Amino acid sequence: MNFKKYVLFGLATAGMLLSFESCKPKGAGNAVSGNAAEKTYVAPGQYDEFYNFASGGFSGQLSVYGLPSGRLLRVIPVFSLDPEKGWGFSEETKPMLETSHGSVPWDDLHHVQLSKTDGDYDGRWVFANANNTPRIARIDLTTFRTAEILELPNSGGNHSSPFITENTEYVVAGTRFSVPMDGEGGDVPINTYKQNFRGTLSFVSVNKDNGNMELAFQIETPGVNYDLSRAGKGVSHGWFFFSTYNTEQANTLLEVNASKNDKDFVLAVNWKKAEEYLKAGKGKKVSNLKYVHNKYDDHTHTATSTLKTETIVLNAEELEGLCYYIPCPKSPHGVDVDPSGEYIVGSGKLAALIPVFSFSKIQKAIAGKQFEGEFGGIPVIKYEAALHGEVEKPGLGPLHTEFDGRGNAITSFFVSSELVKWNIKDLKILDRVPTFYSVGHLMIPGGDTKSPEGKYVVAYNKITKDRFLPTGPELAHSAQIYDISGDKMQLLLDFPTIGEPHYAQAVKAEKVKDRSLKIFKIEENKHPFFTKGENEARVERKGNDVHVYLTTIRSHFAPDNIEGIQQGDNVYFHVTNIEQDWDMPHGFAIKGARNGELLVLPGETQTLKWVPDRIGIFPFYCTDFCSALHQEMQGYIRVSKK
Ligand code: CUK
Ligand code: CUA
Repeated sequence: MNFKKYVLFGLATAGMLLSFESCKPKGAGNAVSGNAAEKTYVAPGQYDEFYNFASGGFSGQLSVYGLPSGRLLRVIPVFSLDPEKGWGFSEETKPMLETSHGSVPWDDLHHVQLSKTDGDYDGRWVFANANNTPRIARIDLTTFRTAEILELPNSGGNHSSPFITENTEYVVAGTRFSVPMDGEGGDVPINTYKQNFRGTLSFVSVNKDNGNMELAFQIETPGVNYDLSRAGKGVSHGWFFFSTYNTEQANTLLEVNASKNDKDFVLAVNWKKAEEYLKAGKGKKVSNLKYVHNKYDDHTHTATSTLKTETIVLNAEELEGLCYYIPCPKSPHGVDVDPSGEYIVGSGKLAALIPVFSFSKIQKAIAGKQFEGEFGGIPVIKYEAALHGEVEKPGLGPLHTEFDGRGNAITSFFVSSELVKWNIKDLKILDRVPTFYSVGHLMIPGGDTKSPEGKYVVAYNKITKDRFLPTGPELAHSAQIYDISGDKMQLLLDFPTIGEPHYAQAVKAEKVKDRSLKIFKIEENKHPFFTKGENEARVERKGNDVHVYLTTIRSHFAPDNIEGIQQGDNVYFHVTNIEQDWDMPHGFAIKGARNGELLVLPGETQTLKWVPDRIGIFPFYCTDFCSALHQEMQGYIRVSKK
């Protein structure tokens, strides 16, 4: 969505056509009370209380901050090239960026989800979506590296993704753009949207032991836009809820044409029922597809990319009891489920209220067939029959809701630029604080789990304007931490973020830090071009291919003078870092090498492919300052005429 337009639109509708200068609250800095510094100060050498995994938006990466300090701990490369880590440069990592379209070295990462056991974070994996070329990634929290990327067929904009069930049974993805089903029949006039375009929901199963993902099944629904989703939990375990806009089924000028209906939908999906239908053989096998599945192996230190061609599709229209629509006011963006699983909060971007649905009422309505009609063959439950109640006059442009674990919800308001706290049971508004400016997602550590840690809320803002020193026409995006432990929310700290943060999650440091790997054990290295020690370092020619078995240890390469290479050869530098010390990587760069550089971690082997384009002497060196003699860590390659 074009958020900037919404600001103008929102401010105009709110009758507050102010410039940002005059918008800047007088003495916003003073709004921070005396003990804010103390509450976010993490002394040098001390650890933060939480890991905060934040999406990097169109940087395609995931960043890791410490909370409450807001310190940047790491950027994890996921969908985009990252020279700092050699991600997408080494032969081993290149397959991770493969798609059915070929290598796509970029994406737009919006949502992160920590794996759960029994409704709480277990600290094993983080999942993230690629919004543009539909993919789901799994990041392993022992290595903080992307371990797996699965492309999704029959999808066109993987936005409502990747949301997970309470035991990580499934990672679920709803398509933002409905599209004709892949394979055959895709070449249709765009204005046949209603007849030919379909909305799919993908259910990806996750292996309990190793995290491996497989596309278990897809549900085919009428063409609409799926925006966000959440799994049921507790009482609603077995169900999934998707926010649905463009029920007008417009294919042009959605800004106007998809905002006409007074209500769109929340789609409730009974995925346990889907499993029954699958078992009963009601799924249709579709087998003319193209999508890839990429996996990284920590023993061979190599990724593989496999082309897949099949999926199983369940038709929501034909299979009774699988899907139900619940009317939801005005283009819902977020749909969020409270810690008990009973309350489902819809956030209509253009609505002046927040509807809260009740799971038990939804069940009663289904049993009693309290339907107001159907949409595309799927029953539409009566609004009042599903409704727990409405939060009245909460603010303008509600987007997302998280929960504090004390019976309250906090909702972000993009247009009125604020966080609003309200009580789930009686729907009364308790508190509101401004955000600077125009908050998108918000996050409470554990805020989507069964037991949130209601200590802080972080606002991830869309517009930064004057919050930091100016840096030319573009500024870093920003996040803000508020203390929510008391009755009133208190702003503590602003911090800039890498890329545009959409969703983020935070988990208690204990759940992750002790699992963190320090080195790859050299005796477990199964890389086909592994070099055990310097005495095995060598150069081997096979026709036009040359394999250089290199080792690194402080502070030299072996071999460091390489001859016998000819112009036009395919030269593979297999660099094994034989260090067995924590935090001791070595880099590898060659003058003129178009594949970039390597960063090789202790015990690991990585390969840089190089095709020398001219004769001469080419220096190479270590790029990561590794010792007092780092500057001595270098070598020469001689390239001769063929
Ligand atoms: S979206 Cu960014 S503010 Cu892509 Cu989750 Cu709501
Ligand atoms: Cu190795 Cu610097």
